[in-house]
Amino acid sequence: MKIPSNIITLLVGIVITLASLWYGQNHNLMPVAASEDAQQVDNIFNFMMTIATGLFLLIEGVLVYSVIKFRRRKGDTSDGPPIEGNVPLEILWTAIPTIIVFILALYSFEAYNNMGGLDPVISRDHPPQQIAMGGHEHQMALGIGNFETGTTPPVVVDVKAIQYAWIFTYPETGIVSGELHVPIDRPVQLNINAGDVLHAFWVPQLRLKQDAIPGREAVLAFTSNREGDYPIVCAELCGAYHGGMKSVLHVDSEEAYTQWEETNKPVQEANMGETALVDPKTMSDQEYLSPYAQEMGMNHNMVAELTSHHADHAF
Ligand SMILES: [Cu+2]
Repeated sequence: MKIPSNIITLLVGIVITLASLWYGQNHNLMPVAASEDAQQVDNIFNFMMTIATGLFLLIEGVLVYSVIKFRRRKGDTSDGPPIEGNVPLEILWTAIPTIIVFILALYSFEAYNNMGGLDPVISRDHPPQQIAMGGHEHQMALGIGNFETGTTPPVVVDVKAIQYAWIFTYPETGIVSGELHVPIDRPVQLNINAGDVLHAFWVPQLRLKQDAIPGREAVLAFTSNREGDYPIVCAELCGAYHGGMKSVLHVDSEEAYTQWEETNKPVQEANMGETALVDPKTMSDQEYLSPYAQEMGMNHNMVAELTSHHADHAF
């Protein structure tokens, strides 16, 4: 029995499609996913992987088939038939990649937009569904409705990339750290900047990557949903020690994060109040000593007396 060639083509097509669909979803090439947006990135990757697997099997299959089927026969010294040009075929294999590229472009733009890539701050602070809930529109417009509608304000971190380190500054608490700590399930906003040359902030497990550009702030917003320590890697060749430009992202539980905040807050804020923010060199002895004096149970007059004595002896 001879099976018609179009039936064979159909069967081969079905097998390739099924194999591509299976491998596209089961390749296990990605690291663990530790952010809310990771699934969207993975969906695009899997989609591309499915198409790529299909094209690979199709093209390599045709190649291998042709190499065997049309190989040189014994005693045959002639050239093959002079085949040249096939307009419908060329239109087909130009059209297919064009369509694939367009679909990928639309799909990835949609995902990028979903993740707030076009406007990370506003879309995080004011998700459209919350504005649409009604009642608070006017307050939302004035930017004062956040807490009433239950939107969690993001944890803001200024990220500075320099040769060859990452510096994380928390404007709210004044913490400066070489490693990034964030609480789980809370939106985080990174304001990324570079102090010298181009760098790139990359956390594979959160599917985050953003160039750090001197003189320009890039905003990256994310919510991590899996506790753990994840590597932060510089992904832009930035100099001789680029390979050593690493740090760690700690996704902490709410309690662990608060604990870390408490132990890492700048000391002066906890102990001495605002006076410590003043340069001691510009303060009088009395101003400088008064916080300590209070701790020791001395009053203002005693300090004044002491410091004036000191001044008398000095002259
Ligand atoms: Cu770098």
